[in-house]
Amino acid sequence: MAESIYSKGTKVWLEDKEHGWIRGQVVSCSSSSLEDGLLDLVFVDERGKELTMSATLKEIARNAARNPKKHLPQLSNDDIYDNVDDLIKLPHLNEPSILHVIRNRYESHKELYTYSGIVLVAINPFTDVPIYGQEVIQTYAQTAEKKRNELDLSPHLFTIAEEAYTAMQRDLKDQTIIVSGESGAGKTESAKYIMRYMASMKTNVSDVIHEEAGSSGTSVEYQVLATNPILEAFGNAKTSRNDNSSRFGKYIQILFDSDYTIVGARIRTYLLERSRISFQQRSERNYHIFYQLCQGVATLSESERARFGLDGLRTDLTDGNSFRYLATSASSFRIDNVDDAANFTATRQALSVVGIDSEKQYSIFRLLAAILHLGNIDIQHRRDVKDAIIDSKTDSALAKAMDLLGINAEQFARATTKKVIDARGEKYESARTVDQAVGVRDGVAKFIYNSIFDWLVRRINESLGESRGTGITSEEGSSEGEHRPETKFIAVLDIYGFEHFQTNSFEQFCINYANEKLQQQFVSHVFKLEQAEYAQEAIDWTTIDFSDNQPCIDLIEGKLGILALLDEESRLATGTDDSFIDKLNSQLKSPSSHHKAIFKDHLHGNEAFTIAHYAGDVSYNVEGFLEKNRGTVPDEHRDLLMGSTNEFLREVVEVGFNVGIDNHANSHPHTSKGANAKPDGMLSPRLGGTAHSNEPGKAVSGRKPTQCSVFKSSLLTLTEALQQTSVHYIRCIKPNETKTPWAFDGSLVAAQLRACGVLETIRITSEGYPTRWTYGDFAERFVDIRYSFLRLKNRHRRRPVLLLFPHPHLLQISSHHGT
Ligand code: AOV
Ligand code: MG
Repeated sequence: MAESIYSKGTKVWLEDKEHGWIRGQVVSCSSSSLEDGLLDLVFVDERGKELTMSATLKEIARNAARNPKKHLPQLSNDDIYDNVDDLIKLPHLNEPSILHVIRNRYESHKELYTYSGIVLVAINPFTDVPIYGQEVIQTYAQTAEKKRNELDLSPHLFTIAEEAYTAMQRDLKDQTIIVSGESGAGKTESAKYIMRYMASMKTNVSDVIHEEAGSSGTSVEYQVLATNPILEAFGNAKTSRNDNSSRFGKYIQILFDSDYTIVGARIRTYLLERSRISFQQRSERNYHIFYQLCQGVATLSESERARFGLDGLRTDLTDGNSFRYLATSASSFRIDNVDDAANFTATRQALSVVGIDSEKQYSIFRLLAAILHLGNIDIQHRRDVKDAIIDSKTDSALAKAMDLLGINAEQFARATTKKVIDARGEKYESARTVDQAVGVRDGVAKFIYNSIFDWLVRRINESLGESRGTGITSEEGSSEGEHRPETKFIAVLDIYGFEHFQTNSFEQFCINYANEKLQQQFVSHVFKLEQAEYAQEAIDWTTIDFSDNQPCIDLIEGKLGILALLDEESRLATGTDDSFIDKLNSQLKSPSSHHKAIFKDHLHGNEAFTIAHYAGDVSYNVEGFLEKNRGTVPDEHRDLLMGSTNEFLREVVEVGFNVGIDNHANSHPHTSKGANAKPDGMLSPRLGGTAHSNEPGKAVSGRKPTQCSVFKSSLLTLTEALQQTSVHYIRCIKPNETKTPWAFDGSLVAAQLRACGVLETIRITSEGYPTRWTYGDFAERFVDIRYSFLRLKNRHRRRPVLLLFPHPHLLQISSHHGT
């Protein structure tokens, strides 16, 4: 007979409209006279409000087992647990209890971090907190071998960083710290603090960076840190959710030599948002670098401005009116507390630190200026007809842009307004409409910008990684072998967070797809592997339910999923956004489709589709999907760019034309295992690739890779790379929508904790075995009888595993299943 979890005095959580949850207790609990096993319960909350309920013992038991038919008050922990640093320590693990601890630590103790088993939960303070300085770094550094709780240090990003550093040395294995969370939750800031920690463990970097910047003998630590302001200037922008929103994904590997000293870094980036170059929503901005450039040169003389390609303008550079590409966001030309001119100086210093000299920098800035001038080219329609014209004789923006790009203005104008049609070998020209011509002009601007970004990443990799002779060799699966690699890495993954705007487009679709992939990685790491291992080791274990997002991944990247349909339509000359959504609806919404639960019909006409993501439903407007996915420039423009007299532009666009193709070819599973491949899924361009010709921009197959196919394969490569490393998780949480310091919106936080599976993670880790060793590794570490254990290991086909209970006195050696 089940017993009630409630008795007089039991502490519980009671729901309250205003406060979310309030502590209360049971004041009476009596058997109903009418029905056997039915209890009448009276609760009262801390404010004196009473609640009466009746429930059967069975209902109470189901509620306690988190499988409720009827929602009854959940048990509250005693207040001595209100400030625990690891949620695992809570006797009652339920949503209100967890939320209470996190809220209490944040609001009352100004503690941002709380462990949740293997995950570090981080709440954004939205204000500066003095917990990242050099002294703090020193306190957390060198805690190797001492357990975090023995040292009584508060949970911190630095603990995770130190754990990764220790594990790299102890296990001789590469490490990844995955930072996740929704937009504005604090991923990028956290990633930077972790990098700073790595760079300053042995030397004090932060205090002298400004003096050192620009000097030729800059240490590698400075160089690694300098990548942050560069990539943020070129890849971050103000959005409605975050003033410094990352518009690309970043996987940075910090490379260590055999002394575990930093020797370099390698960066891989994912799909930069291109559409922002020519258009921004209200209250959003273009990429920071444009404002830095304009503000930075505003006070210079005409001749000095000429070096940046920004001379001869009659307008004021300090507002948004000089350039069309910046004018859409004129109302938010400035961001509070951001000094673009000062940041321009910082960006230039950082560029110098990574070895891009001032001459090269001027070349880069002139291309950025050319992009701004491109946007100002006037495209009108011919009298009476819709055909587009550009007046190549009088358009000063065209002249300026083409002068900077080293391209003939007349040829560019012609190629932009006319399309060359090749009909069975016979070529003729047909006019573009104004909209089409504007699309081409903007497409060229986006392409050049994206190429500059890719060029920068490649350039940084050259100076921080490859040229240092870091001698990365493949080591996976040979941890016992003789060939221990000289270099190991700790990587930090910081991608764009889950996004849900008023209007969502191709970019949000890609961003949220990436987040689904990461969520899947997390789910499979924590849950699937854990449970599979218990099953394999024949350990008595009740399977815990968890939300698996595989169906959503299948919907997106499956054989007949959204990406496949998008690519199919994008490759058809006749494909349009309308035909794409028709296809989606007919293929995915049909009654027989197994996707229908996650692919949802849209109420407002035939222009959007809705996906039920792990973090919530998002509707995507299909307008522009096909064009954004094609993401190319017309052949004539490719020829003009490649034939430019501007040598630097040619170098840059060659990278741009090849990147997609490299990624595409390289991320093919079999090529990434080839002899030329690096073990980490980050291949040098043109190594191991098979699908590109010598001519940039043209794949051998004749197909230009689409944006989403490149993205899909780079995510696949990333997933493979992550699997070769030991992973550590940081879950950033956004505590309120208004970026207010120390404000905590309980339901907003609860939704994020729920979506990312924190609740389930704690339960599984606390009920399970948090530590596992092979007998061999265990012996190597604790006993000097290594060789007999190694022999033991060899006798078994599978490695026997030793599992350790959380409580040392319960140490248990599992019997090896089937031997
Ligand atoms: P995100 O990377 O998660 O969003 P950020 O790291 O850019 O978010 O954080 C957003 C803002 O929150 C920062 O600009 C800071 O003002 C503030 N912030 C975050 N973490 C801290 C911290 N530890 N201390 C003080 N302030 C902080 V996105 O890139 O949009 O998904 O794509
Ligand atoms: Mg970010």
